[in-house]
Amino acid sequence: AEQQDHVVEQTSVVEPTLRVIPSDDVPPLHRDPVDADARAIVEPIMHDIRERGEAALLEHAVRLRDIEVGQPHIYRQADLKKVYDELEAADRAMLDRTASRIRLFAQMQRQSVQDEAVLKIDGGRAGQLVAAVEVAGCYAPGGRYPLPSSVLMGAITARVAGVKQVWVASPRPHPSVLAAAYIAGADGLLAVGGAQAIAAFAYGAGEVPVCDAIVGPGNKFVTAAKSLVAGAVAIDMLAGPSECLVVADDTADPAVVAADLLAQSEHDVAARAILVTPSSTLIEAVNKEVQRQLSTLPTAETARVAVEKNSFAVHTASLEEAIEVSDRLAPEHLEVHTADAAALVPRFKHYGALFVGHMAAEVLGDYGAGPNHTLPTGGTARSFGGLSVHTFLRPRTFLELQDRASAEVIIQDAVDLALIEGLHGHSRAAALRLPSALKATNTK
Ligand code: HSO
Ligand code: ZN
Repeated sequence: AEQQDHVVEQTSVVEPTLRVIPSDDVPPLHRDPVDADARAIVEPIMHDIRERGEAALLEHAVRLRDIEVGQPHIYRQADLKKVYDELEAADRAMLDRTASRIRLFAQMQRQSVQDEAVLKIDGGRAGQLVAAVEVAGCYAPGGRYPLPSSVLMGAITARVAGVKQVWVASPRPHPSVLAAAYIAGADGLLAVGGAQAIAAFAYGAGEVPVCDAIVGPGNKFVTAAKSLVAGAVAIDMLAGPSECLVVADDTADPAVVAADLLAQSEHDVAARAILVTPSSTLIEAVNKEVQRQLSTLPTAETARVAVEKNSFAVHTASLEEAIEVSDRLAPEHLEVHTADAAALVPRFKHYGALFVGHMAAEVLGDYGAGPNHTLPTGGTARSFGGLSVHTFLRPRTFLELQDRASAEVIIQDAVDLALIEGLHGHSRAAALRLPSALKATNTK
């Protein structure tokens, strides 16, 4: 009887659905990417680590339960290899394959970048030489779920970009996280999370080198910490909770759409799932599926809150309007489940990553079909792209002039523009390069 009661209780839970809102009532995704309270909390921690280095890092890491006293907080390549070797052969092979696919995509990106570009100008040449930063820190969250996939996304991309030293940070690392760091070719892993890890990357701490770029997703403390060092170092983005928007028509499979929306919902209670469609029957069918699938989803406790609190469906007048709504939101992930999804691709303007057609599940992007899964959230896809080799690359420019006579106009213009700006020292420095100035020196 007890058993039966239990069953009755479980099935009587009314699962939430996506609330339906009119297309002109769609709330913006934008949430301030940096939480002011989180920033106030992390600021003194970061300051302390900047001042006192590794001793402070360890104190904060112990206090915040990243590590226990005496536990190792650094894994070097040999330690990582040991964990990799001890992993189940099938898991190892799967991680290796995933890493290869992520690497191939990053290599394609790297090859699309022109390392050297030169422009002939009057009297010489000007150009651009692209180079990777030398040291990168890649963060992977350790909160609700261990994310070896995020380790691969960060560290492999850094390596392919040409970064010389690559470190990973992740609190309480699962063996798969350590193995992923090994596969990605990381030089070391710091088993510390939160703002403590970002401070160690930004300022250096013990063996952890001062990083030139800090990337990877994290919670609000990590994001606040990244915002405090952004500018001093390169960062990828200030990421918030995950979101997935599906644009669909009647050809969509409601079970597939619901599954994809729930997949992102299980990440975080603050995650968002959004369905935008001209088909009201699809909205109804997807909502039935959301309820049915939630009732057996082991992570429903989280997904349920995300569905209820932050998610919605928009019933549009047309597919055209669905595209407009999607562009207004500029979602992190955009799935297109329509009759001719590929033809619609050029019509979308704003998204972090696009998944074209019924087969292209967002989770296949999460797990390394190729493109990176660290992506702009909260509508910031209007301004940024996701993590890529570009995050680690710097265009360095040069100017080379040999022929004074040919460069005369460039030089004279600088002389004159400097005077307009009132910068007499600039004007003189330019004037000394004029052919007339040379003649003057020669005839002295
Ligand atoms: N969807 C997440 C990435 C992820 N999913 C990692 C599973 N593991 C943010 O794009
Ligand atoms: Zn995911």
